[in-house]
Amino acid sequence: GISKAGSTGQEEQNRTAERDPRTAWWTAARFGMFIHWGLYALPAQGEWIMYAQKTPVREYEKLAQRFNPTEFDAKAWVALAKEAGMRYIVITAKHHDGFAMYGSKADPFNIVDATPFGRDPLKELAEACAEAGIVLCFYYSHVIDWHHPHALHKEHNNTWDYKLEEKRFAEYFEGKAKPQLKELLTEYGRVGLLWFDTAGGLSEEDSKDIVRHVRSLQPDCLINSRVSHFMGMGDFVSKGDNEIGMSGEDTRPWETPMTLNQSWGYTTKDQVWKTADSLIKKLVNVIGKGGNLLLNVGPTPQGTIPELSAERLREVGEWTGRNAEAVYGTDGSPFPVELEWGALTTLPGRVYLHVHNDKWPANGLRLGGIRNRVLRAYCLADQSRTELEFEQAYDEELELHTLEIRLPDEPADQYVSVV
Ligand code: JFZ
Repeated sequence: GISKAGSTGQEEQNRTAERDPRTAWWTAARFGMFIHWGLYALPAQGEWIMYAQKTPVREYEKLAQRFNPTEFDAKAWVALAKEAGMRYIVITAKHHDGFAMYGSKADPFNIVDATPFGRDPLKELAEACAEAGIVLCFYYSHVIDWHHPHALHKEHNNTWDYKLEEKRFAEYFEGKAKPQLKELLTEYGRVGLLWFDTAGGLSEEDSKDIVRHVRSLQPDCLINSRVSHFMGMGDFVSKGDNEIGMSGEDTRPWETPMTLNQSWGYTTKDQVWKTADSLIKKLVNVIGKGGNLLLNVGPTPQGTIPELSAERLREVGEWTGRNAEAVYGTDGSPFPVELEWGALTTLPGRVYLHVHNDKWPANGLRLGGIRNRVLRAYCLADQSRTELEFEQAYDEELELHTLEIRLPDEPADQYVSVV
């Protein structure tokens, strides 16, 4: 336990979040599960397969006849998220292929009406999440839709079935996107956030319209920045894939969307998997900069989360379980610099030093710029909380302490040890 550190832009950012109680649950949650699941799981080459192969709509629709994920178990998915230490789930309610993964009355191209499965997995997830205290959220592709004749995006349109010049965007926007969003926001209980994507070409007027639409249906539902290319829209910033932000870039809270391999949707081709070690270091890096990590899984056409992904998440969960107090509800580092040994999070009266085991400083750990006097230091993974020796020097001029902690010879935890 260490007292409060010095102040910079990061605290500003966190105060901003405090002023906006709508985002408070989300920033405190820190870690969420992203799920890319749809018909594209069948061809098993990722969620862009229809566009990549210019599959005609009538052909792509045939996938629905074969989509029967009888092994889907909402409770098992939610339990895995919880075990990993994730506190919310964002699932693709509709991706770019236009297929609704729930029972939509606004469009028959949906899992309940067009597949032999006939169940509504989002309903089942909503119930399982409510039971487990996990916040359910939806991804919705609001501009790209390769199934609808009138969906009009800046770059990625279905031009093999439909003529660009015959597209009337309002027919799609008013006829499918907005009605489906209304269904999602009225029939599934509380929706934590809507994750919009690829807004290229969406006008400022339509961007505002969709935000107003969401607000009128669930005022507390958060909206991510990809809702619009007009700067400043949305409650929080979604960075690029696997991109980690810096503190103070934006006044809004932010997240890193991350893949476990190099793909979002299920694929048998991509077998480049991040290790638990690298995932934990990435998580620590993100939260140390005050961000959220949204970590993706791509379930199979049978309805299961691939075992290798599940294994990784459980391994991460062992770490988040032991180090929960240094993760949830914390603020990022007040120091806008990279720390050579890892990352830093804070709570009032406490500083958590997340030390990478492979950078374990044999000669002890040095940290300058601490405003208050340190009373106690120990390793979080050490159940007996043996106190570590430390020295403290006070700089009268700067009114700051420099701290030097003598670390144990061996790291206290797997991969990253929190002191
Ligand atoms: C989009 C989707 O096209 C993709 O299928 C997936 O759902 C992903 C999460 O989001 O792709 C993007 C969009 C924006 C960036 C990267 C991938 N970006 O800003 O870096």
